[in-house]
Amino acid sequence: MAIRLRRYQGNPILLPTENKWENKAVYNCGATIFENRVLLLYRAQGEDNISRFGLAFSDDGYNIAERLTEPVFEPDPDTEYEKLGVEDPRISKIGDSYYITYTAASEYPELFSQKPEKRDGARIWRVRVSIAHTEGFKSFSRHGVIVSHIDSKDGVLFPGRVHGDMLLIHRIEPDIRMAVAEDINRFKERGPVFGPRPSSWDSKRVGSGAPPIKTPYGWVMIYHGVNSQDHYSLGLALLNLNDPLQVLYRSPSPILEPEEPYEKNGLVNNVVFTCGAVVKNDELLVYYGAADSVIGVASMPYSDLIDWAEEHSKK
Ligand code: BMA
Repeated sequence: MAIRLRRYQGNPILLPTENKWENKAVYNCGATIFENRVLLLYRAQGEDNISRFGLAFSDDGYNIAERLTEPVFEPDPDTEYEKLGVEDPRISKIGDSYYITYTAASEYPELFSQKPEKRDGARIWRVRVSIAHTEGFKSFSRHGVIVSHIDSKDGVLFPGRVHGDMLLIHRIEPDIRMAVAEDINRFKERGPVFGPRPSSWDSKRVGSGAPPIKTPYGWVMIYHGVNSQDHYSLGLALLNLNDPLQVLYRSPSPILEPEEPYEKNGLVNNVVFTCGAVVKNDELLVYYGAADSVIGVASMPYSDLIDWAEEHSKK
């Protein structure tokens, strides 16, 4: 039987509130275990359409126990790269620090366009992978843009170093790529990891989801794929443990696709998009933005993921 995520019946678990900065949409959240709770760092949009990050906590992984009323991370007014917002945070623990990779959104200066086909009215969107880090989610140190020369998004760091290096997965359309760095200011491109597959659920473009999960059989990556109808679904890729540029297997069908009304209808229709997953009580909990409007959670027994990795590492 194909491996699938099961939606929580109480979805969506996080909705917009009346607070100005998050009264339009909450979606695409990073997730980690912090002080024995599930911490969700989520993307919020309010009436000004600027994306900021809010913070919420769950004790059981499903019900929200605490939620802050103010954003914890906002666009830095001192950089032109964040003028339109900070988007899609992913959290990776390396040493004692939590690294947050996110998309800095802005528009290209007038009369200059890297991609003329991306004109959206007068706006020409510019996206850059950026990094900040924190120890306690109260204050954040910013490193700024790390892939500076080209539009790139969906940045996520591997948890911990691999052969002494920090490994970054990011997406230059339409492929998932890897960059490595000994120190955070000097990422070097290693090249493409994988791209879209014709006639598949991920035929148009692919991008990272949650930070890769280390198993004895390889790194399991939950990633998103976009099909010819612009539907966003989630699937799995298995990467070689010692050389994660080597793809061992990719799921032929999605593990989650837009089916429920809250996934099919919203600010952007037919989207399930993850930035974070945790393992808690032997369950894999995947947090996802639905239709760019609300947040849901879906799960599978962690042992299913391990069995899947073991089976496909042998091929
Ligand atoms: C991607 C990202 C996500 C978003 C998705 C669907 O390109 O911008 O933030 O959830 O599109 O609109």
